[in-house]
Amino acid sequence: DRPTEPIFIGKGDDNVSFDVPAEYLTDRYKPLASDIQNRFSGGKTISISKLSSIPDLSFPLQLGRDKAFSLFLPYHSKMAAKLIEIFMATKTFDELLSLAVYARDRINPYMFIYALSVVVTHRPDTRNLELPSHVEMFPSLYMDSTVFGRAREESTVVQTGSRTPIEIPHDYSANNLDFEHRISYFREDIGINLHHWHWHLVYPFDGPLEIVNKDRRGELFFYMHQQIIARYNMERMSNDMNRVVRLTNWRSPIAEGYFPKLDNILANRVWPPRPVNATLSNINREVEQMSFDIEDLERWRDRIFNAIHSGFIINTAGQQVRLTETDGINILGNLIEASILSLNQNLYGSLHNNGHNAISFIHDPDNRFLENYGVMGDSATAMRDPVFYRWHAYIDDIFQEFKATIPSYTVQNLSFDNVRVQSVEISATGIPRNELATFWQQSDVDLSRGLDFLPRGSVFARFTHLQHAPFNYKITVENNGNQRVGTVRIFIAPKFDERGLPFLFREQRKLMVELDKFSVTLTRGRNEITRRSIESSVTIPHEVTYRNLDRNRPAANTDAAAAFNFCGCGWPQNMLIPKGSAEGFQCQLFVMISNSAIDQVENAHADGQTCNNASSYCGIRNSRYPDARSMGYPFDRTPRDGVVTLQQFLTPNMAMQDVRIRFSNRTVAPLQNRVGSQQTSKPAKS
Ligand code: CUO
Repeated sequence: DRPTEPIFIGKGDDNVSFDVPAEYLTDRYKPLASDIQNRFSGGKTISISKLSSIPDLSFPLQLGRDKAFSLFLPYHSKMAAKLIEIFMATKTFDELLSLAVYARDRINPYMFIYALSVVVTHRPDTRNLELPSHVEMFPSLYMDSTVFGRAREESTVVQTGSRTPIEIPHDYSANNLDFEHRISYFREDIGINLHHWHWHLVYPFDGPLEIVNKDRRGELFFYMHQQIIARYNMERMSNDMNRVVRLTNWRSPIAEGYFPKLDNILANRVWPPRPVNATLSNINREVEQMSFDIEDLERWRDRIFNAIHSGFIINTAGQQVRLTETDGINILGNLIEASILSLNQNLYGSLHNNGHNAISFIHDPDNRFLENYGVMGDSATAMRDPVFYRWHAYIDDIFQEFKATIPSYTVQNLSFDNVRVQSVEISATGIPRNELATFWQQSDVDLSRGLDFLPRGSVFARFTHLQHAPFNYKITVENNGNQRVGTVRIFIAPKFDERGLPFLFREQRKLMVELDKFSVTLTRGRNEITRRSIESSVTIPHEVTYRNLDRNRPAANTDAAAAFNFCGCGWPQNMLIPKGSAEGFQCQLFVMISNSAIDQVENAHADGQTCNNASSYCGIRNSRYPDARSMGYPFDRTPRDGVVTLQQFLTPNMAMQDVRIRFSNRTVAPLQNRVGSQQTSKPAKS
């Protein structure tokens, strides 16, 4: 006879109600329950059983529902970690569901969604559930705030069938007076920001050990962000810009400003901008229980460099832990970030995270103006800001300093006996050989889930993003040994530096952007390998990035949609290739086949098929990282003696090819049949 009162939770087309125990209703909703029931019932009802006792939520409840929540703030991330732990401790799916329903109207909504997303992604009984796309839940984090006023108008005045998508202007955060604006299409790309949010969701730096302690997580922190910087630099050079300058001096003004034009609807504020030439100061904010000085950052930095040059760090027991060729990078990744796996936070602090914090509170370091953090304070928004790349270029440089201390790869480390890569080329229909074609494309995203108190039905925003024509690699290999398995590794980098001179290997290696990595069986003799760009181990297909992009997707395509692993982490397919230039940006394509007998990892696919679409940057869910080599191999280290150019670096199992990326300034209309369409989808791997 449990008293039941459904309350509305679904938005958009999800006409779902939860049949909730009366005790779960908050004081505000208790008197309104039947009214709400009348208005929203009629769809599917999910019955919620009442927990015999509610776990102690007092710590995560310390953050008000209308406050901004940032994972980079230790106080907030500790609360989220506690909530994750409480959710994880529920014994059954029904208990988790019940507790989540109880918590939903009490906990800070952004923290709630974050914690629940981490839990759903990691629990065996929920990990196959499809999470809604973050951009659908929180569209205001990803697009110009003016969209929402127009969306409100469209959805209240116009009937579902007659609504037209609201166009987000191609550039809205600045104009070309700001030099950095040239590359805003990359920084503000929705898919790129979604990838970054998802990566940090899969690899949280705090929380229960079973979730945080993933195989080589510190190394992947290094590698995924290193690749972001490589890609960003290649994108800059496509646009006649110099490579990003590291943020080395924390006492001088920061030349780059950023005015995000995002609403922070959760905290009922706009996101604070940062004017040009703002200067960092000591942070002392009682409300976030956080204080540290610029000097602290400098001390941590000096200790980290000291450790790198000494070859060991000191752990909390005062012992030396060697930074070895194999594990050093992983230890440093966790230490510098810093995650809870850091071997000594007392000594080495939290350099990367507090850098984010210092920058994100630059406008109000002591909270005298009661302002929230800027975009650098949230992994969903940080990549919009030019300073993100300056900061991460700095962090990457520390890792590179370490990589310079370990042995270079010898010819033997790089070779694959009897395997000779004869050629590699790129082909695409209607495009000259060894050319890549880029252009603009429009896509739609459904806002309705993320807008409160609107009539039912989808309201789409239409945004413009970079796209490239799908292409194939063709690799010709001569195998003079027995049949063997090899790992194909494909990279691309600019050919010339900012002065127009050919790159030297020692610099070019840091710009090497991974395009794909896969296994092949090499039969004896000549092998021709063809690989499609959409199969990349770096990217996820468009429809996976945007998940429920089309709420009314045709039934015929649901099978195709269901075949994808809805994991969300992965570089967006549309950003696989940098923009290039109208003249044809000159690059070098590199391919290597390494010996899988050495690359192979046992139990790399323990969990079968889930979340292995974009393993290069994201790993594989519940499995070890699938490549035994150092991440970034063969470009993660300084070259052996005598190697000055990429050509000199090559061993017979490698090849390179000059290619051009040609950009044409045209805009392609949205794909009509988006889900499962030929153009952007890739089959689930088997
Ligand atoms: Cu991903 Cu600084 O780690 O943003």
